[in-house]
Amino acid sequence: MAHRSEDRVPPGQRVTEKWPVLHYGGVPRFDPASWDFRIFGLVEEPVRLSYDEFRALPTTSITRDIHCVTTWSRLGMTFEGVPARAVLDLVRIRPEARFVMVHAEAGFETNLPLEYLLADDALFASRADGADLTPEHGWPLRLVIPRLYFWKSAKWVRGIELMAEDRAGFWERNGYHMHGDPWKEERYSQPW
Ligand SMILES: Nc1nc2c(c(=O)[nH]1)N[C@H]1C(S)=C(S)[C@@H](COP(=O)(O)O)O[C@H]1N2
Ligand SMILES: [Mo]
Repeated sequence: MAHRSEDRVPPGQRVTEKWPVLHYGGVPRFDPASWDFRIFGLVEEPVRLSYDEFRALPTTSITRDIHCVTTWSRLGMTFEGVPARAVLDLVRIRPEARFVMVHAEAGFETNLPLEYLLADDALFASRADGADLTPEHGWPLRLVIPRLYFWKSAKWVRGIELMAEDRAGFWERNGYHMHGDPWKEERYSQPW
């Protein structure tokens, strides 16, 4: 479907050509020998994958627009990585699980409804626009959830926790919205 680019830009957003780097704290060091990825919480059997085991999972690529709450949008980014669905297929999710806490290096976490991870545009990415992610953009692994503001797309991700109830992550505890849909301008949790 051909869209004019202004139809692709949510309210209050401006298109940027460069890819900004945004995060709290430093860029973590990556050690493949100690790196692991955990799926835990409301699952029948928790799973822990080594770096090699994670890299052996099937990969795909998606091309999507991304929207940062600080008002930049970047159109038509291509991400390559493991579909979140393929990661969740490694466990049996308990029926009461409805939300996910995404865990990353240095205690960063972000929450989202489970349905976003089950959707076919959710990816644990290791490449963007044809190149490996740089350390600043989340190497070796970042989540990409294109339909929510980009703070939900945790960099340096290390695991996911299935939960029955929603719980606030790092930016969500610091005033960002619990859900974060750019088309509804769900930027902040309280007006100020
Ligand atoms: N681990 C971690 N991931 C994070 C953040 C962070 O502070 N720590 N910030 C988020 C925010 S606010 C944004 S806008 C995007 C920015 O990703 P980029 O630097 O690749 O553009 O990363 C998200 N992922
Ligand atoms: Mo952000």
